[in-house]
Amino acid sequence: MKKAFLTGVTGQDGSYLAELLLAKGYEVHGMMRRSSSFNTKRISHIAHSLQDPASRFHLHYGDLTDGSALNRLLKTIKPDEIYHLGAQSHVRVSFDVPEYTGDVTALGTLRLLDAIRDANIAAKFYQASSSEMYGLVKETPQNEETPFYPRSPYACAKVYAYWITKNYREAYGLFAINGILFNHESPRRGENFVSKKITHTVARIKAGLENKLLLGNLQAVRDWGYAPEYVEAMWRMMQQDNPDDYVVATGEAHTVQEFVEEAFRLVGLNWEQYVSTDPRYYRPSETPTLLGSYKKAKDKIGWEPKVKFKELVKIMLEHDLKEHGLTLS
Ligand code: NAP
Ligand code: G4F
Repeated sequence: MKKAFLTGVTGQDGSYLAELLLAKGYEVHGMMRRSSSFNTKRISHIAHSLQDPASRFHLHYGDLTDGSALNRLLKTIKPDEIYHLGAQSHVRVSFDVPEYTGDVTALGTLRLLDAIRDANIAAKFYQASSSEMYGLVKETPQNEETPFYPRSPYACAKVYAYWITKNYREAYGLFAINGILFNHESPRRGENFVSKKITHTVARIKAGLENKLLLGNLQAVRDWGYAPEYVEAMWRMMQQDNPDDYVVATGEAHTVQEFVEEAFRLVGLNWEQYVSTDPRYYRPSETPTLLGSYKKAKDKIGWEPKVKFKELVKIMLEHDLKEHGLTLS
């Protein structure tokens, strides 16, 4: 039985990937950090089996800032595949905690790669690289060859993590790869990312619990896909014989305002009556527009997106309305 080790198992992608790997028959080991309140909401439906001695799902405490814990975990678990999804992943927040973001998101990746070497295991390694690395984009659409121009401490940390992954592949022959994923969302998306903030608030407005939605830059353009499909792409990349880097995207771009319009349209409300902008949600430097080409992923690993923009908004909104006992008519 194959063993997988996941950082970021409590996050959006970690939770979907854990489900996928369990369904494929893997033994799954997830690393979670200690928190004063429960941070296992997204995996509670699979974590309930933890007491069962036959469970193939295991949780371990650890932190990307703690290299000795990472070393110990890899030496003990000896995984076949490592999916490194843990990060301080919020772009706006990275301007407030730049040093911490560098420590977790950049150096955390180095610590984990070094732990593979120390444990002397032949594990395959997946790095959760980001389209944010393209920042002030040099060409459109962006692909695996497009130069980076990061625009936030988060994106700078991800550029470091990208290159250290590639360096360990070249220097030490590790099967270490970068999935360069464009924005991907789902009902499990964190509530302070714009997609979830919009669908969550629109559902509350429809339920009569809220009467305004405060946002930042409505003209930002993103290539939004559906998270469960993106974790499938991660797994496919890791099943290849040779390590390589891949862009995962939908090839469709929409503004934040279009996301807002579609969500309000679905519940039959006029968005302009509810939405205002607030300087708190702008970034000191923005990534104005992102649009990815998934051609290489389609050609080499047979992956392509199925859920596109309108269906994504609908999936997220339907989920959030259900929380209030409402449905789309
Ligand atoms: P997420 O929901 O924010 O999850 C991040 C995960 O990292 C959580 O499990 C979090 O734990 C964990 N984490 C944070 N700090 C940590 C630390 N110091 N030590 C150990 N774990 C820590 O992010 P996501 O959307 O699932 O994204 C997964 C990965 O893909 C991230 O690396 C992200 O940067 C990258 N990425 C995401 C997208 C996207 O659109 N979603 C696109 C490209 C790349 P807690 O639950 O305790 O906070
Ligand atoms: O939803 P966002 O916060 O995502 P962002 O910054 O694109 O980052 C996400 O995707 C990256 C991949 O490209 C990941 F690497 C990263 O970890 C994360 O998952 O913001 C999307 C856009 C931005 O341009 C932002 O300025 O929406 C704009 N926006 C407008 N109003 C807002 C808001 N963003 C947030 N979070 N909150 C707002 O009120």
